Amino acid sequence: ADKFGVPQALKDLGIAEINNGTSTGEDWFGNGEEIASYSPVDGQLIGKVKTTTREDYENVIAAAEKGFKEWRSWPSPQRGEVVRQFNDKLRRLKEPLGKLVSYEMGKSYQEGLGEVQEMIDICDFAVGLSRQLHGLTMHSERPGHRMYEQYHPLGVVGVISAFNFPVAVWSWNTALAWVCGDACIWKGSEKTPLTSVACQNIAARVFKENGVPAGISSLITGDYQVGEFMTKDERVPLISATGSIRMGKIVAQAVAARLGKSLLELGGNNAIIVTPDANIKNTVIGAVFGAVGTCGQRCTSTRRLIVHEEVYDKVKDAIVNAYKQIRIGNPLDENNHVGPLIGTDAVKNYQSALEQVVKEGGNILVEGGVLEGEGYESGCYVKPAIAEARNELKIVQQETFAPVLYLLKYSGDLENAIAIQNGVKQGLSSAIMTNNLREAERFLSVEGSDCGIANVNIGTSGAEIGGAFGGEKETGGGRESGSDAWKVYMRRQTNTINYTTELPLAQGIKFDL
Ligand code: UN1
Repeated sequence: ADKFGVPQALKDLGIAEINNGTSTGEDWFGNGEEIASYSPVDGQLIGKVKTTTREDYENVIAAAEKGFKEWRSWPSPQRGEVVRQFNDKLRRLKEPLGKLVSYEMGKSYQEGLGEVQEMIDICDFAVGLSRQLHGLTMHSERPGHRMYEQYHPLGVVGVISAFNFPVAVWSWNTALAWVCGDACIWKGSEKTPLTSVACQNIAARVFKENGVPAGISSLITGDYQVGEFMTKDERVPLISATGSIRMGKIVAQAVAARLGKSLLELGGNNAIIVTPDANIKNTVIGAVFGAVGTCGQRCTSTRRLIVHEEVYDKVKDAIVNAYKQIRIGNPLDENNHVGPLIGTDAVKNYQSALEQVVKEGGNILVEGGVLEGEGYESGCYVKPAIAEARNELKIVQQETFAPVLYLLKYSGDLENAIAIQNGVKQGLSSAIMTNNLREAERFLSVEGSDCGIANVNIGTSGAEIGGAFGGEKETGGGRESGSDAWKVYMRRQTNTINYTTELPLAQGIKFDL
């Protein structure tokens, strides 16, 4: 860590002293038990963070509700100006923050920087959006009436994010919610508590400099029970949650029980279809990055490759060869492609997936395994693996959050590949590799991919922030980030105004007194 400048990064982020109690973070509430954050990179303790008690939570929500009452009345371009300044700080801290993401979470430094870039991009987007929170105007059916709709700030938004994108997902939600006039309470992953504190500190500083009321950005820390403080709380009208399908079902039910809104971003089982007309070189780059990037821990990671029998052997050989070039090791070292998994539980899941695929009749093409020896002391480094399998296998139907890629064969028409691609419960991301216009358009048509994201000639991961991000079926149906995803953070109101001296009723109803 020293060699790669991690201590300096912690200093730059203002969290170097987090262990001896001199830095508790700003607007960061915690009097509960401590949780320790160990780096999957080298197994070293990075810092300890106090969790949020019920009492702490009550203070957070009280501040958020109070702050919201003031913040909602700020003109949204002024809220946008605060987000612009927050973004300025992010630009300046991109390197240390990217480094901390890499060190605490384990993704490559390049991908850590990429994640901070997503934060920067969504903030730019949000600043522009702050002048474009448009509603529509309609023509009334009654004379002398005007009808329009407007979007008002919603209230307190609860954001629950996962370890794999410990900073970007927070900002996709908060940058939009802030310009929309909401107060945000964030429960980051307990596996990456320090990146959460670092982000919260940046926001808190900018907010203070601008006289933003307290409580517009708060951080709470802990396990699912801390999350439940929010999901069951009717003072939180919207919960945006990213995580497993299992977690999403629990959150959705808790929020629905009080008729709150939820925005769910859950698991994927993403596939790339490779047709006889595919460019093989690009297919290999897209598939390998998709499968091993972030060590297979993106919700958009490529899990299945559905290859036409005509090109199957060629694609198989090319991918197996490419896997030989992959360098696994310290993710801060830019020579390496793949870092560690997040922890030893994730390693166990990875191992049992590989055992299971063999048990179910799959055929291992690229051997997996846990790496040992110098540089691998944390026990979290694994070899990306490939297995030939069939879509029906139980293990192929599941999302294993690790670098395990399943190679599936199809024959005949594209329709067969699409049936395989859609033949899972998840519906996040999908892609087709083809230079055939007819195939590409069919894949995007109503009879094509059933996913929230469908790409042509690029892989399944690495979505840009400008589009709405999310998926169908068990992925949860939520949309975050670009396009009109902002609407979920606001409440919509339809207004009809009568500027005549009469009171005509709609639908032509006569009602004379
Ligand atoms: C996630 O894994 O939760 O599309 C989000 C991507 C990234 C976001 C992934 N922009 O891979």
